Amino acid sequence: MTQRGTLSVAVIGTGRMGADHVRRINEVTAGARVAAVVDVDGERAKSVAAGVEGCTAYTEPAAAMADADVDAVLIASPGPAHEAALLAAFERDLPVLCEKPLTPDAASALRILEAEQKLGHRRVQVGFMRRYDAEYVKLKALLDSGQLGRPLMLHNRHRNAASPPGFTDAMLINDSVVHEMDVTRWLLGQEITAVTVLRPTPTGNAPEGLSDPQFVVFETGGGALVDVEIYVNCGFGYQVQAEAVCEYGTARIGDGHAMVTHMAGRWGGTVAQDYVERFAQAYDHEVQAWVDATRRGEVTGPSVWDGYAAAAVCEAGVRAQSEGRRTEVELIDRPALYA
Ligand code: NAD
Ligand code: ISE
Repeated sequence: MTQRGTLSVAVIGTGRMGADHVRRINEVTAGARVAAVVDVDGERAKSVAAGVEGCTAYTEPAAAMADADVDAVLIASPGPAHEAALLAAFERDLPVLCEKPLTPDAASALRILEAEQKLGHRRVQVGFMRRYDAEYVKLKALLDSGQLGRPLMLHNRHRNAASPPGFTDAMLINDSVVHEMDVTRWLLGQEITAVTVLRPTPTGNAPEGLSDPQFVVFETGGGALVDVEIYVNCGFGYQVQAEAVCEYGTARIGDGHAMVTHMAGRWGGTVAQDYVERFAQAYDHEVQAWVDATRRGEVTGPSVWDGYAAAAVCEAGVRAQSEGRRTEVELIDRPALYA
């Protein structure tokens, strides 16, 4: 494939993540520019577009995709809006980077899986950015090398300083634990077959109606056990840690010991405060990998199959959570396009 010229991207959704991706493409990513931004909040779209040379503001994703100046789409609207934007992009056969989750449930993810197969080629990279984080990449390489033997267990901690307004128990699974679902499948190369959710007495710091923290257990097709502590009102910062326990040793990431200071009889470091800070490098690499692959005429990274598989695990997770019992994951056979 010959290298295309500069990729002109339409960014759909200009909230927290969308605005950060606009900044990234504008200032960090090589080989791409932001040609259009879309937000149902027209004023918001206009104010983001105003900061980017040659960028047009829209309120309708389909209108931006019809712009002759647009040749790729980055979807950063809320999950329930992803299906319509993906289908509009498929109509024009445009390459897409779609923020996680692919869609909010397994049935809609399956519709996207079927629609992409009808196109006959992959068009979508799903925004599971942990696959581009330097520490996760190292852990994956070590596990793949076989030096530690077979992975037996994976312990995960996923902590946020505070949950955003309106965060629900189901969002704890669909918005937060979905990341551990993806890294588990990717690190171990196995599907998740069942989910159990346990709950301690909640923290008094969680908003009314949110049961926080929760303890989620995955079983995998290869017989590994994976646990996830999800705690979205821990108060002190943003922490994502993982420890693989294998036959010949263990490997742990996410301790964040970039710099340790000793002062006044104490030692310590700082804790990141949110995902934008903790995963800055991962988002940069994710978007650069998408732009590079798109300019080569290729699609790489997490696929619609990965988005669908995570949605199916989410569905089992939310059922396990609400019914208080171990729930098996229902997954279709993997289509040939994603072999
Ligand atoms: P947000 O609420 O801050 O922003 C969403 C924006 O989309 C808002 O400006 C809203 O007006 C706009 N919008 C709503 N419906 C729209 C539509 N149909 N078309 C166009 N714009 C629309 O949300 P956010 O936190 O930026 O999350 C956006 C996406 O990014 C979600 O899919 C979320 O799960 C994902 N996300 C990913 C990470 C990560 O670590 N990878 C972190 C946070 C959020
Ligand atoms: C958010 O949507 C994300 O994707 C973050 O990575 C995650 O840590 C957070 O819990 C979610 O709400």
